[in-house]
Amino acid sequence: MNVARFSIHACKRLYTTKSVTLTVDKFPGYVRHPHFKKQTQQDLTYFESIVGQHGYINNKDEMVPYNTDWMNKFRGQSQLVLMPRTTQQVSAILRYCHDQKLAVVPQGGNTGLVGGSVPVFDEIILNMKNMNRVRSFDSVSGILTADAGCILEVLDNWLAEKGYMMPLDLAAKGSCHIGGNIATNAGGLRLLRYGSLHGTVLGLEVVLANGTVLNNMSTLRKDNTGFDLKQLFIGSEGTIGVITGVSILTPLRSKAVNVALLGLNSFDDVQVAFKKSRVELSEILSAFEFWDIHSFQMYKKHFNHKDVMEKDYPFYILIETSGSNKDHDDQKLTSYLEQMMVNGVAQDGVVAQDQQQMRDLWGIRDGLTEALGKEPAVYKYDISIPVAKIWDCTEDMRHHLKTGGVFGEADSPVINVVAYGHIGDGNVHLNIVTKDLDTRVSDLIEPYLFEWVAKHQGSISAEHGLGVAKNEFLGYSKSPEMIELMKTTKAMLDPKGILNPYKYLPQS
Ligand code: FAD
Ligand code: 2HG
Ligand code: ZN
Repeated sequence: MNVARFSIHACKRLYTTKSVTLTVDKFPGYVRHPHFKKQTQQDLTYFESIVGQHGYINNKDEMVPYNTDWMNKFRGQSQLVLMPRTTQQVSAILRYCHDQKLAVVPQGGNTGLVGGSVPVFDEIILNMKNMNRVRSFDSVSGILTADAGCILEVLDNWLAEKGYMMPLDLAAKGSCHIGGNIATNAGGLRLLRYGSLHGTVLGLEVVLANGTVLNNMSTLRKDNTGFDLKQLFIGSEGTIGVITGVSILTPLRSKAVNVALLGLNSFDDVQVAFKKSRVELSEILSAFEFWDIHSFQMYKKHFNHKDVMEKDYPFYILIETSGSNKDHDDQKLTSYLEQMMVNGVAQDGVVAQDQQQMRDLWGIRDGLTEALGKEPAVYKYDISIPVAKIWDCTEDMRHHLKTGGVFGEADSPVINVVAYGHIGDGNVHLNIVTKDLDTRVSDLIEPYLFEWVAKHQGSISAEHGLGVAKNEFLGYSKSPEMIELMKTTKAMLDPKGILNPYKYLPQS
């Protein structure tokens, strides 16, 4: 059976009918850097000479989706989107912007969840969607080189025909770009099995702020010559260079895939099930995801869901195995599931019998973000903490918001606190759903949650990054010396600060 991981929720963009507050109005402390030039007609004429008349958008209405982020939470006021087709065009644009002191926001699929992909003021948007060619593929090693603007799902489908797959997978795959994935160091649903992009990315082509093209499109798995500069750009969120090309190691597509969903009574049981899955399923385990009942209720509220179990449980885990021998994998999974049921770790469970059922089970996990996006407002937190602390953190937040008087009553501003995420990576997505964006709530969450995370040696951003949402809190995860070195690095690579200003590093 040739199984891809399909998503029934292909990362739909949720357009809002109400206008999104400008980011500058949310962060009144932010002041447009006076040294940035305001774009002129002369600049537009130059850009048109580079990208052609179809390579840019400057119509106010057409620009709305480029100025507004996926969550409809952040909105900038750019007057120009440039859509280059080649690395040389990116280079010419940046050289000009550098000379003219024009600020730029690199943008991929605009699915980022921290406001990093949209401007704060009038920065020019450099959207990479027209750089969407596969450059080469080595069917012996599985090494793919491609333009940064290729959509993740398109690459995955392309590789499927060759028996390979992308090493990362996320619900946003129908829209996000591989360049955006690398710029955010996206984790996703398969990190447990295939590791992080710091391991799978073999080379990058990057255009620096002054237009210099840094060609490091290595297709080598081993190369110990000098500093590994590409690592600096992985997770740099468009602040030190624009990624234009990618060389990445892709794994073989598994011939046998199984997906199971289990209902459990406690988070302790979730941990037991995870520990046991590593022992029993070991090399075939390809995903271990969890969500709580509150997340599931949100999913059911917004999607037409047909229950697969007789009753609801406080916790759910989704387990995927991927291997090369169906009989062997089935046997291992059956034995594991039997143990879970007999020992009372799991209360109920289902195993997908065909691809449609796999899609349906994964559809719940993939649909959680989208379901929450249909609520009036959501505060999103994406933290790394020891697995054992994941539920303590969630419970603590529920309690904290209740004692703070904003949660628990019908007229409370908080609708619910929900948690889901990547158990195998120690990464929980804590989402606080509210009736509106409300400082009574956000002031209770921040910096309280970040203090909690720091106390447990965690990270305030496991995978979504910093953008404008978390940059001021970087000190909770990195020392002053490290932040200083980051600032020095930024100043060295982008001395005029034109790349994605106001974000990533603390501004205060
Ligand atoms: P954008 O949102 O366009 O940009 C993100 C950042 O990268 C911005 O700072 C931007 O300036 C920069 N950037 C983009 N392209 C380039 C480039 N070529 N060169 C330099 N900088 C660039 N994240 C996870 O880690 N795991 C998940 O499981 C996950 N699931 C998601 C599910 C949904 C439904 C959604 C909406 C988002 C999810 N995300 C997840 C968050 C998001 O980080 C990823 O969707 C993705 O990596 C962003 O890629 P993008 O192309 O949309 O980048
Ligand atoms: C996921 O794992 C994404 O689904 C999004 O990282 C998390 O919605 C979120 O908070
Ligand atoms: Zn995630």
